[in-house]
Amino acid sequence: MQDLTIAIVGATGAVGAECIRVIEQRHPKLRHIKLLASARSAGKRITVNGRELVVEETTEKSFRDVDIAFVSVTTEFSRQMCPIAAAAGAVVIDDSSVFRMEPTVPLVVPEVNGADVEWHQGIIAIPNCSTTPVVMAGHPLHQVNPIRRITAATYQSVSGAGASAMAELREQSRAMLDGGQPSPKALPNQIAFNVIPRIDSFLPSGYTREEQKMFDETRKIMHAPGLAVSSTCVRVPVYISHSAALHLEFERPMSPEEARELLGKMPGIKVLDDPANGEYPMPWDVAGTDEVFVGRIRKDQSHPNGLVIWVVSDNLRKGAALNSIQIAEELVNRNCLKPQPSHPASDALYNNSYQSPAGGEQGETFEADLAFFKANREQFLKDYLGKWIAVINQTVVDSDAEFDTLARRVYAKHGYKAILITKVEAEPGVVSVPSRRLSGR
Ligand code: 2RA
Repeated sequence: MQDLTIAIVGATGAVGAECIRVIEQRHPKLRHIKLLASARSAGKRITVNGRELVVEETTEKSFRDVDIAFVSVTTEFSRQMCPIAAAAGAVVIDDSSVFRMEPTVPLVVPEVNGADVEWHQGIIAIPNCSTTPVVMAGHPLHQVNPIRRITAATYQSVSGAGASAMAELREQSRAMLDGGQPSPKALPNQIAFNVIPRIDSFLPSGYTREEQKMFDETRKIMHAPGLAVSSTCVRVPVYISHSAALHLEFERPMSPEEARELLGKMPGIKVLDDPANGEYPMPWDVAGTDEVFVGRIRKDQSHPNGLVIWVVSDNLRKGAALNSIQIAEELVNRNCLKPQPSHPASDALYNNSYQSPAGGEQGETFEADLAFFKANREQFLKDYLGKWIAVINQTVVDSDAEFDTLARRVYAKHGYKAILITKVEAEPGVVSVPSRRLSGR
């Protein structure tokens, strides 16, 4: 890692500043560092690893000779600049929501799905900071007892909305204690002495975009396309660290003791669960730490297969900067810094021109997938009656976005020739459809 040239784009923002701190802690010998920001911040001086660096304005030419670019800027700027940086040869690790659900973009939390970095095409996304603790805590449990449903209520700090929202909490609190009236600017409503049940804009479904992200991203990272996720995301007057109460419903019952043991073994998780002695994670204590803290682990008295847990993590560190740098480490360790050449099939899939060498017949996994489908037919009838599903690598894919994501990845990596696609009907009817079915379902 220390021989690489890295760029931190958005170096003067809240996440950029945390990126610098994480690099100083984990890679103190890294020398070739470019600090990039908007024209407004250009010229500022920041010391990194003992050397004073001048912040430069980000331009299309900024990425020549950059190996890895950590990007945490506005959505619009990410949309514009990430493809330019990737085309210049950098691997981009982006913090925005722009690319997260793109089929060619891995969405990665290294402890959960680190291997997904292997199929990057130049851009890798990190999840939203409220999703990361959910998948970190969900993953080790899901491995031994599949989670069917997650219901989350989040308590998100103002730093998730950037440095201006942090300043707003401070100024509003001061103004109100002095008898003044707060005037919201960075956040949609008063945040001092208040909570706001809204993060990001509302969708026609009634959920906010933040809540929708948790749904989509959790499924993609955990490779669990059928997982049910519902959340209410709330902004609270806390500076740093997002918390969440998670209600998890499993395939079978799981005891709190088993969950505690599994979580205790998960890298990046710290169990702090001794309520009798006042021990449970709180955002103030967690701020500045790397782990996702889990506590209040108990049986859900409203469901025989349910558990309730409380998770807290520093949204600027594991929620953003640390996760990005861990992805870079994963790329180096797996020796896949260079974009992986796409499999000829994967491009053809997208323009409907792929012809399987085997005539669109059975692929390597087809038989296994068919057996899996038959063995689980009862469950499929319950979950998907009347719907089209695909079974790829014994994973069920039931939406176009996920279908394309998974299919494209499996094809690109293994060159599989056919996928089991079927409409789940009361009467069995299974068809193997060659890749032309990929689009336009
Ligand atoms: C927030 N999760 O807390 C968002 C930031 N990505 O506003």
